[in-house]
Amino acid sequence: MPEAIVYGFPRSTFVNIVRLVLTHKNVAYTFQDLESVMGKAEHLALHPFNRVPVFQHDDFIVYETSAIVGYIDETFEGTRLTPQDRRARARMNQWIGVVNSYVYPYMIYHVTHERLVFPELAIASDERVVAHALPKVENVLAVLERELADGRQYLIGPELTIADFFLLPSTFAFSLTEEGRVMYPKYPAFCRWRERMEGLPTTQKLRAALPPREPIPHAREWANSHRPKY
Ligand SMILES: N[C@@H](CCC(=O)N[C@@H](CS)C(=O)NCC(=O)O)C(=O)O
Repeated sequence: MPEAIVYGFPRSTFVNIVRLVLTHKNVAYTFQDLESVMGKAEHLALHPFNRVPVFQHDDFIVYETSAIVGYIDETFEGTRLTPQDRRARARMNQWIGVVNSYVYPYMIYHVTHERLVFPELAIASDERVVAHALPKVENVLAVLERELADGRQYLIGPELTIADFFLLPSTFAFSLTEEGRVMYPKYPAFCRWRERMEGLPTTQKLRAALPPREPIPHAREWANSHRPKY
C-alpha cells in the first residue's frame, strides 16, 4: 500500500479529525509537523489557502478535511464511517457543514484562541470576540442537546460516522476553557455523547500518540491576520 502522510501541526482541530479517522480505520500513516514552515513557500505549495491538514497518498495530494476523510473512508479497508443510506449520508454531511460553519468558528476560532492560544503566547484575550461568540456556542449546544435527547448513541443514530469525528476535536478544545467548563453541564445529552466519544479506543489511542499541548508559535500571526474585529 502506498504511504499515507498527514501534514499539519499537532494541536490543529481539523488535523485531528483526519488523524481520528485514520486511527479508527487502522491506517498506518506518517505525521509531518509543518509548524516551523506554516505560511511559508513549503507549506503554501501543499495548501494554497495557508491551512492544514493536507493529506498525501502516494502521488495524490488533497486538502480540505471533508474531502480528505471522504477519500480515506473510501480508499482504506476497515469500518466504513459513511452510511450507505442516502438520507443518513445527507444527515452526516449536514453535521459536517454545521461543524465547519457554526461550531469551529465560534468554539475554536473565537473562544479557544482568545482563551488558550493567545494567552499562551502572552497576547491578551479580546473580550469582545469572546462575548460575540458565546451566544453562538450556546445555540450550537442547545441544537445538539435537542438532537441527542432521544438517547441515540451517535450524532445521526446508532452508527458512528465521520460526523462524530468532525465534532469531537472542537468540543474537546472548548472543554479546556472556563466557558466550556461552565456551559457543558447544562447539556446532559451532549455530555453523554462526549463521554462516549472520548471513551472510544480510537480517541484514547490518538490522544496517547499526541505530544503534550505546547503553545502554537505561528498563531502569533493570527492576532494580526485573521482575528475577528467587533
Ligand atoms: N476548511 C479547512 C479549514 C482548515 C483550518 O482552518 N485549519 C486551521 C487549523 S485547525 C489552520 O490551518 N490554521 C492555520 C492558520 O490559520 O494559520 C478544512 O476543512 O480543512
